[in-house]
Amino acid sequence: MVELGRVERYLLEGLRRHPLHLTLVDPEKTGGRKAGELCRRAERAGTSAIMVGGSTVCSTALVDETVRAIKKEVELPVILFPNNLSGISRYADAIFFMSLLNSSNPYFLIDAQALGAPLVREYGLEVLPMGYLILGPGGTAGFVGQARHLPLEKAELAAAYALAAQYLGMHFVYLEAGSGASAPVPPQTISAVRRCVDLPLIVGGGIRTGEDAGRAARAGADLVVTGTVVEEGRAEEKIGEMVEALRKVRRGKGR
Ligand code: 1GP
Repeated sequence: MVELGRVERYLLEGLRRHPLHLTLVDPEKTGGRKAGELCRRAERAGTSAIMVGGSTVCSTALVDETVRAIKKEVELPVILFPNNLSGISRYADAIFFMSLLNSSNPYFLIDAQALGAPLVREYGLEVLPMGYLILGPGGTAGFVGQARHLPLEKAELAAAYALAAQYLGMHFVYLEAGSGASAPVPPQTISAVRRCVDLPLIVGGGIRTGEDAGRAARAGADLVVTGTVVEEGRAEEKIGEMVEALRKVRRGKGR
């Protein structure tokens, strides 16, 4: 038996109370020192962990610098959200070890993971196995990851993929609309997935307000990710608003 690591236990513990907010930092947009400052504000506003990654990240040196800057400023766990091998930093606490379930390219399903696995082990990163599903056009992530178009409203398809991720032994499922998406994953799709899977459900892409975050959580999202809105400034105010909305959401029976 593999024991759950520290970061996973921390997230599950937090989820017993209410859905959580995660702040995504893209090293190519707010890397280095700027990331440290931004995360300090995010921590003050009540975010629960920091994710570091971006669809086009190609410099591990930049990821390293960003993670180190964040670790200097905050106590929160830093979780890698890698686009490729370049997204693996030895300085993080954990890594979403993820497979892009609807990619048409086996590289993003299993090959990148196989190439990166020895490094993840060498660095001693905590592994958080995650099934990643890009819905709708998916923005840059959809293009780079060669995701087959899965319409946002095709709830039963999303639910089937998410259930497959659970049966394959993943610990998390992520429904992604793409960074900066004009519309987030619809609540009907989130709730269809929620009815099928017991795993912690991560939802992100296009969530900009407390209202958006609350709506996603009421539909069944456990972890709500925001990047763009935090990068645009007013991080504390925006995250505060979302955290407040999430704290009001009652957990369903048995969750
Ligand atoms: C992208 O889901 C995340 O991977 C965050 O999206 O930048 O739209 O908040 P936003």
